[in-house]
Amino acid sequence: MSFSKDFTWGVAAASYQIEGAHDRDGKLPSVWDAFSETPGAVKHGDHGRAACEHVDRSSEDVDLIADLGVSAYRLSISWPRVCDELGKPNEAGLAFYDRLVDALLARGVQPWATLFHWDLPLHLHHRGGWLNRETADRFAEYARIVGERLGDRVKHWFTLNEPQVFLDHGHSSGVHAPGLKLDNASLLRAAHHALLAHGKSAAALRATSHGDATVGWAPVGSCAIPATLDPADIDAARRATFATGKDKGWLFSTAWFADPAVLGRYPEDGLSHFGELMPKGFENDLPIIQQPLDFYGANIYQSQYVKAEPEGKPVGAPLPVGAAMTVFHWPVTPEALYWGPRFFAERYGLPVYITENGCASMDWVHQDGRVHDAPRIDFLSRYLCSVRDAIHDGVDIRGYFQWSIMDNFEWAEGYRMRFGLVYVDFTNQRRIPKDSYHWYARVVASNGKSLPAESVPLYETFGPGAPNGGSAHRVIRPADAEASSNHDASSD
Ligand code: GCO
Repeated sequence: MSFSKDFTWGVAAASYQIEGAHDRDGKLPSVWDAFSETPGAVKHGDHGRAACEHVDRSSEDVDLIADLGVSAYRLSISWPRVCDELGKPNEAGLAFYDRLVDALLARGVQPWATLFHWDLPLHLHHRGGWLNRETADRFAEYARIVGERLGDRVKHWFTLNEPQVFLDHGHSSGVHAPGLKLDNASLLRAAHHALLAHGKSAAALRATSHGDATVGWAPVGSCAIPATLDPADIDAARRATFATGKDKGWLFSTAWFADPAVLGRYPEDGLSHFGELMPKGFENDLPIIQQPLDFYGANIYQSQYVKAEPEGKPVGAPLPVGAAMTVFHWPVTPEALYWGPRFFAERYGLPVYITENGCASMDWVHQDGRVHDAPRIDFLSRYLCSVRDAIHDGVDIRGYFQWSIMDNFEWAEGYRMRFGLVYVDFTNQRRIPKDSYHWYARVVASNGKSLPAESVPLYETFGPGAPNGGSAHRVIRPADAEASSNHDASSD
């Protein structure tokens, strides 16, 4: 079994990272407009005022997307572009998305729209932002407006993008907007309100979209990779994937967000650390947070290798010396796209979409006028082989969105981290499709058949796919991988 005929091949981008036109036609400032104007907040003082000028160049960009041959484009809607301070519709902002959606559909590309990719209206931040429960209600009103306006044509929705990151980076370490460093009680409140916003907006989208809307979300796909194919290591990786720790970084927990949203309960281990700090009466919100979802989205770029200590406890397996890294210093861990979707599908019982995957590489225009980004091609090829292997082994993965169609504003890193299939010259906004663009077009056109028949493991003696570290991961079947199937969140 490989990619099915109706596998969704897509690319992704997000409003603040590409749109520009930051104060045009009634667009209000977001927390990212304010943060990126703060001296020292973003590398080189970069900001998203112009970004990729996508608002002005959307027809050229739609052509680039459509010419790739993909059937889906994951875009995000800018909340402060489409709603005024009273939460009423801003006609000019909505008209931009009307045009964009129509242009995509005219070229045979389905829009997959995300409601929140981090650009919270600044005026709501001044009223408490995610710490204020009312933000969830405002978010539901915004979802209703967008669903009513676009729901006749947009059939695929994501509520939140990566709550883990905007809460951790934006509210704990302070390296992202709005730059807060809150204590755990406040973080738990903000996270709970974000989950409430997810639930309320999912319900609003279903109520307003016409007919057959599919609704999901795009959390960080935090997961662990078993260091070997020993069943004890596989079980340790599963437990690590769904653990909620109590040390810094706990907000990257998968289960803390996904268990309430999909299973209707917070995980026991997290509650044992934080139960007393939770907002009063949080249990009463769980039926609102748990909405029926059509799929489980996961943004996956990298992961950790984990093995079992003698008594089964998961422990990190250090990367080999000189391990492969992207320019962001993120390790290249293709097996994450095998094990992450497999663990998520097991626990949450939903079809999985890879809603983001890609890499920053050292791209510039070569003397022949082209951008030769061989590392990106190898990266994507390896990760896509893992998707194929997971599907082969019975994991229900329905689609893949490469991040990103074009180079863009990479948050606190500014424009120096290039993730695009299309190079953007930010001095003149010229777009140049990179080698990886043409490579991905071939993958899409062949429905994955142009990928290598076997992915050669990165290391000879490290990782579950290493020739000397065990057999290739795809020979393991869910049925025979291990006797025990630990679906609960117990871990430490
Ligand atoms: C995120 C966002 C994207 C990033 C991408 C690369 O995951 O941080 O969803 O906006 O640009 O992931 O870091």
